[in-house]
Amino acid sequence: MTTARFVRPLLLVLIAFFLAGGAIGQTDYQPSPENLQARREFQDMKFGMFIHWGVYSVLGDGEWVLHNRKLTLDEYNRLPAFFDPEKFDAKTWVALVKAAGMKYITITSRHHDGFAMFDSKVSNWNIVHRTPYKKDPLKMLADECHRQGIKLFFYYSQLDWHNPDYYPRGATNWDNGRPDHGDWNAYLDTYMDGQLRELLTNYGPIGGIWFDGMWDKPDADWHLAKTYALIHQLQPAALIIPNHHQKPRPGEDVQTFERDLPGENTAGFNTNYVSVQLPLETCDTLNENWGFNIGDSNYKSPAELERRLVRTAGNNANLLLNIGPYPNGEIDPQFVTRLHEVGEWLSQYGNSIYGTRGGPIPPGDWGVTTQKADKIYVHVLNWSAPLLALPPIAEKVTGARTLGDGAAVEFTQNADGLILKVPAAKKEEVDRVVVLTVKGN
Ligand code: H79
Repeated sequence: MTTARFVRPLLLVLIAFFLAGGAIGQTDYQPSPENLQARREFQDMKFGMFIHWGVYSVLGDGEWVLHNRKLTLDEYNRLPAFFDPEKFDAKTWVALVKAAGMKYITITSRHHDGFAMFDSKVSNWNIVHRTPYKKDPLKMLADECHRQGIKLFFYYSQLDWHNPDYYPRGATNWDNGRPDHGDWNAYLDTYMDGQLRELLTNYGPIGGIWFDGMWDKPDADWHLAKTYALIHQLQPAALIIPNHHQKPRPGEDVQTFERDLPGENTAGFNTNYVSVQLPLETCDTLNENWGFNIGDSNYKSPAELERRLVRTAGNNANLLLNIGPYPNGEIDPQFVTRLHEVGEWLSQYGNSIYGTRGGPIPPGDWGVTTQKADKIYVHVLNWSAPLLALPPIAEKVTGARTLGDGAAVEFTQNADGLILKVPAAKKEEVDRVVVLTVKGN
């Protein structure tokens, strides 16, 4: 009896210590072997589909419509009743991903409107409870991805324009009818972590969580260590990909950039810091919007998309290319034809992209390099002269051939660098690739 009275509190203290340690442990986060393996596989995939789809799609005015039109919540709450994606077919979506040569999907499980596009028990502000559709498309998509060997990541907005507990509110605050009080800790620990637990429990193995919106309250305590520890505890291989536009923090697995190559801050809100340790990713839109926008016909051409992918790979990063499906679940045919073209191009040039890392020669206006095993792929994107002079590389080049027809390419290598006699560009050729075979010195 005496012993039990002594042991029980001690046990509780030990458990508390262990739990706290688990959370604090993310500050000196040691990724698990499964996580490190998942990072390598992530880098090998190179090309993914970003999907922005939610009740906002109904209005055809992008995913920020609630904020941009300064709607009240009473007004926005009418919207789920019109979301009934009777044409949604997970098989068709995943088939398009595959035809485009993409290897993974990152889809909005909830955007800044806080609306869960999945079956959530944490709040009834979700697709199953509020829409006539009443089904969970993320479950169907997850099952189809598992069947077809596509990795599925969930975008999750930490910023929430709907939940009153997202308080104090942040930079994007407007008066939408929420009370001027709320329980920030409950928002993070009960609501957000509760939903993340659902996403990491009910959908089989997932690729990871893609966070967005922390920039709304950059100085707040987001309980990141706790949330990150929860994710890694539930699925050690799941990658944490935060789009907070800052230097990566402990517990994060991938550094992602928005509408910019790593380190190039043309968007104005990205960081110039580029991790040398973490896998890199950059996301961009196929037209100009993330969520469906009916007035946006500014589609990038297949050639532009292919060049973008090549430049991204040459910068050692993945490209996550976005489409915003229609509210009925169909994908704009303009997206579909372009993605098919990119997929066809990749079936010829994919060897120089998939499984590669950024090559030994710094990217330049002329082009980029990628590398894999004993091959260096010289991607000549913008060069019209017959000779291309490149800086020196450590390895000895033993052969050079064009990718595709395998024709020999003349080259000279000496201490000053490497000169390639690049074949003339064929008509409409997007990327002239010279494959160098190298031998380490
Ligand atoms: O989901 C897509 C967009 O809805 C979301 N991220 C992509 C992937 C996104 N939201 N905002 N942005 C992208 C642009 C960022 C704008 C910002 Fe700012 C400028 C963030 C910080 C400075 C405006 C001013 C918002 C906060 C302060």
